[in-house]
Amino acid sequence: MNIKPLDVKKVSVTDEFWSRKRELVRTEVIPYQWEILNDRIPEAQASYCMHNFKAAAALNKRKKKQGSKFKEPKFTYRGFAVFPDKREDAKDDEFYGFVFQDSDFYKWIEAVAYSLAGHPDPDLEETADRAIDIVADAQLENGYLDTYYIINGTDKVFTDLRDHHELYCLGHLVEAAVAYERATHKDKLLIVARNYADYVYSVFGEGEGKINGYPGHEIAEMALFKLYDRTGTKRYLELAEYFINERGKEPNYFESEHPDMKGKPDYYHQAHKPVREQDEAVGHAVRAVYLYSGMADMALHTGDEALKQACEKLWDSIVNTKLYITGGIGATHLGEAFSLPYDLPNDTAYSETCAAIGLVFFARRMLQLDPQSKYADIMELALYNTVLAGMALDGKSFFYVNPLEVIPENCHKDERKTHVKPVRQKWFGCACCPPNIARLISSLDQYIYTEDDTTLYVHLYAGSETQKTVNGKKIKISMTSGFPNNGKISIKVKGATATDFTLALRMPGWAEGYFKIQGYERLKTEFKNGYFYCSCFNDDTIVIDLEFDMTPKLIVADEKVAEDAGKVAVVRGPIVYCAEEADNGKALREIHIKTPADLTEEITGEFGYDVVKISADACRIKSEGAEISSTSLYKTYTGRTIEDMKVKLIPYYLWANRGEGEMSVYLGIKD
Ligand code: FUB
Ligand code: ZN
Repeated sequence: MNIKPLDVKKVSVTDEFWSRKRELVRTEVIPYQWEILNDRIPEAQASYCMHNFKAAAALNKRKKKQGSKFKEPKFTYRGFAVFPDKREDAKDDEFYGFVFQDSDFYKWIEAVAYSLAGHPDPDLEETADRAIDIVADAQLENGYLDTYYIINGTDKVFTDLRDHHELYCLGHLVEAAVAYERATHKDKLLIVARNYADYVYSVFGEGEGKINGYPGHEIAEMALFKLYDRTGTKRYLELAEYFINERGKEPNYFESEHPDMKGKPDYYHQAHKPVREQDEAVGHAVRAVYLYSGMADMALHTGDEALKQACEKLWDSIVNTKLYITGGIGATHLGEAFSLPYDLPNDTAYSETCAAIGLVFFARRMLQLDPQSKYADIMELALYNTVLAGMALDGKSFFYVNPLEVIPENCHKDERKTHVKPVRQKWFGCACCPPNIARLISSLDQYIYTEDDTTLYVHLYAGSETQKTVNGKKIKISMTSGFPNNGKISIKVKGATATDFTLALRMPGWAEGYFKIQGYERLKTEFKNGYFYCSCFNDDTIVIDLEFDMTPKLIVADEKVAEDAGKVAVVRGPIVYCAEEADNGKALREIHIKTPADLTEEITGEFGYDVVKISADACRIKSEGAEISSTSLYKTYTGRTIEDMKVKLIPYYLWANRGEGEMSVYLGIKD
């Protein structure tokens, strides 16, 4: 029996915390990003995304570029964007930006779709429809759609699968199209997506004249499973399976495109070995988790046990050796990639927002394969911490990189840290993260619950209402939640009498058995894999109250994480905390939490709504030394001065909302 996410329109999110974020996306982020995609925010980095679609549509109309000879554009060098100095210098018929610039629009319109599903808005829908017209006009007659090649010359299409993202853009187009059709019942974008997918299906595969390659940047895999689910058309399933099965096979396809890579295992693109043999998360982190999500989708669709086992090993590799305490992944900026096990630097961390988003995708699919609370714990961790940190409180600036320790001067001056920004940015030349956050937050509905025929799984405690039909009876489920400020949850189930309905409630790992459940006494219950299964609803209305202990805790990393040796972090429920200069002054490295820390909670309104701040007993420790005549840099150690203080901590996702300053998740410890 397949476990699936709930349809977008089936859940209504009423949660105080998440509704605020979702409203922000609807009222601020979506309109702001539309202005950005159209280059109407002069102080932000230019996008040229809609410019490219318009240029491609105009060229396409004149049939000028079909079959045309490829000419490397002046402003893009081997996939890297080199933007014109001034926007006025941009020419109407040139391509600008990264080779995957189209995907920014696709992510944006996917966010629009989810937003419209919960909140109809005729003006926004009109804007979206007109934008879809432009995209449709940009599509070639044969279905091909990637503005980079349509504008620069189509004789080179699919000649650089490794680097040129045409299949990545297909993936985002498909995801957007499925969402838009579901939300609006308009199928123009879906037809565009199907045309492109059909074209890809016709040119990829085994046999004479076919391309037997696969995406250099994964996502088409999971998108094609969605397209198959939506349309029932078998070839999309076959194409997704083909891409997954081909990856990493010998002879390596990417080597045929890039002979200079012969004999060098391609970890970066997860093409170093066939996917079923992969057991360590490696390479570009976003690519990796998008692939693993696709693999999990395939295991779900086909029951392929080897693939499921590979997903489990890859999951374990991430969460046991390569995961930041904040739910971030991809520790190194070199290739935006996973580093070695336990190499989790705090100040040079990459931890791309998109990678945390991809981890959420992977976790949800693992929950479908095998409902174990350990997957939901990580999904929740990534969501409440790194994903949310990616966006400012006003929805108008974003983090791409999510460090766990920042000294702003160092980020400004040290070339090894140029990727680390101490404040969120209005936009990026490579703008993958901001619209990805928008589409995830506006589709939160798909992560709160999953279901099979009779069971509703509650993975995230986010206030919401939904319905489920079991044995022909409509059952109403309403949940209220105090998360993340308090652990009080109330779930009302109405109309489940004499049905096979089961409610599976996740017991978060962080609550470690410290929870109360009331109201289930007249039900049959079973505890399995971190879920409390409740069935045999004999009353028309049952209210189950849960309370999870959110007492703040000190957490230490595995001793193999050298960066965190001798340090602690403070965690409360799903929320990871950090110290900021705004509360504690500079030189956070001197601050040590004293144990027992007397972690005290206090509600603050300084971020515009009620947030739990924590204060802890701490001290500033400075080493003292006797001067060595030859240098002032080193001293002979004579002892330390210890000055008691209270350190104040805020949720990590809120850092850098009060200007530029130092920040640290980990602090020293003084027993
Ligand atoms: O390559 C497309 C996107 O740009 C990736 O997912 C991000 O990591 C960034 O490199
Ligand atoms: Zn990104």
